[in-house]
Amino acid sequence: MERTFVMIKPDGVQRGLIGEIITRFERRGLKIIDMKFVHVSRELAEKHYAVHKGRPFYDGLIEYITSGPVLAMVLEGTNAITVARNTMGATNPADAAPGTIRADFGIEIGRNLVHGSDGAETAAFEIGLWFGDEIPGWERDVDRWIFE
Ligand code: DAT
Ligand code: MG
Repeated sequence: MERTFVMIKPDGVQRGLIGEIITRFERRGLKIIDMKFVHVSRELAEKHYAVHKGRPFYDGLIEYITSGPVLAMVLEGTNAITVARNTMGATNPADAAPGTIRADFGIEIGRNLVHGSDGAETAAFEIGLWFGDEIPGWERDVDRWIFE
């Protein structure tokens, strides 16, 4: 079963949207494997967003992600990476489809509420970076009603 790294960014936490956002992933059928509240250091932020170093928005992005606590989590499910990103919506909330998290709660790209890994390699890297290796899974009794 596929795993992905998802984070509720500081704006989502500050705006009291943690429950609302987690609910959307949960009711979709994604299983929460691990979760923690993190005061993001500059060092962690720079590792997480290393691929964006040098881009014009990079400094603002680091500033934003270190500006308050985030909720980091590992989610699991069939095609979890794609499903989580589809649940989040397009990077810019202005372009995100209605019904997605970014469209329903956001309006600007620099305050887009959530992060989700964009591929298998990124997911492995980000899960390792934020949670370390070997996170145990768990048996969810309803799995057979969600996964065929
Ligand atoms: P995503 O978060 O959808 O994976 P990304 O990896 O391309 O998007 O970029 C990481 C974050 O950087 C994104 O959530 C918001 C910010 N960002 C990306 N492109 C930007 C831009 N053109 N202007 C301002 N911020 C941007
Ligand atoms: Mg990305």
